[in-house]
Amino acid sequence: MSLCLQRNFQSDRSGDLSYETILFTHDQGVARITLNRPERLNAFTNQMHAEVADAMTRIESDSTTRVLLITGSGRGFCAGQDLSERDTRAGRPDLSVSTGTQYNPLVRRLAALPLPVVCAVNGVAAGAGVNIALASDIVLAKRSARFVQAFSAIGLIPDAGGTWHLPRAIGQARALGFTLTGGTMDAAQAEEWGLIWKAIEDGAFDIEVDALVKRLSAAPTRGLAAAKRAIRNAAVSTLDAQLDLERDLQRECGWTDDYREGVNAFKERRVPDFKGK
Ligand code: LHQ
Repeated sequence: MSLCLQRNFQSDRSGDLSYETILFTHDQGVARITLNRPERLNAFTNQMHAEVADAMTRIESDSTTRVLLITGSGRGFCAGQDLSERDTRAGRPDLSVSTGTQYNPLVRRLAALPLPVVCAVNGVAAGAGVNIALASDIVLAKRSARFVQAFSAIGLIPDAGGTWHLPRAIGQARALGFTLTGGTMDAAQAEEWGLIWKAIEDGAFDIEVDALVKRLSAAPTRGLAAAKRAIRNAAVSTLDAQLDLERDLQRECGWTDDYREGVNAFKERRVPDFKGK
């Protein structure tokens, strides 16, 4: 797979980085991963996993990236695992290989990435597609998008972090009801229940997504990364430990150039020019 990836990977002078199952661009601090198998509603294949992992490595090693946007092409965001790639006729498949080596590392990398991760759910999200969205930091969805808890229909549990993120986002009663009934939620309800940050009218979606990532790409990146880390840590922390973490992170934030710039700009009544350092 890695040889195949190296052969297919190209980089042109405009900064567009091409793969076969995703589109990857990097422009003015914004890295954008677009899942790009629209005829299969951007369902994950082994190749897509490898390409997303490769793009993540590029993002993690590029200090100019200040925000990551994940979205899908065509009418869907992501239909989860591509079911045609898993042969259920012969024997018993070991699905822990896929969860352990593909979905879990991706979810861990999104949580640990010291940047805001925005997920723009441009259409239907199902199965692991829902949970990749939930693993992101800010989820925007088109009002016409829906979230389909597809696992119970095929005898599986929510994976890709779903059993962790879902009850924390919407509470245990709703998480269990949604999961065990294999429910479908529209974007408005997802916003109302706190599953996502915001549902946006379809016609305004691209403009609002672009405005958000532009804003985040000009923000004090290290401060945002520290806030992300603290808030994500709260779910597994005590108040005592969390207060200590806040103290330590705030110390580090106070040493950033962006903190100095933010305070100076406030005093000088001007717009701050944050560099992400
Ligand atoms: C698909 C898929 C798909 C292939 C639509 N695969 N082709 C992790 C570890 C290891 C293994 C197992 O799984 C996991 C995690 C998971 O994600 S499990 C859950 C897998 N996903 C699903 O079960 C969702 C299956 N898809 C659907 O329920 C529907 O397609 C949704 C609700 C997403 C969309 O419905 P519609 O808008 O009516 O579209 P459609 O069903 O007509 O789909 C369009 C095409 O996409 C169609 O192909 P066709 O050739 O007929 O046009 C589908 O077969 C294909 N497609 N999802 N996951």
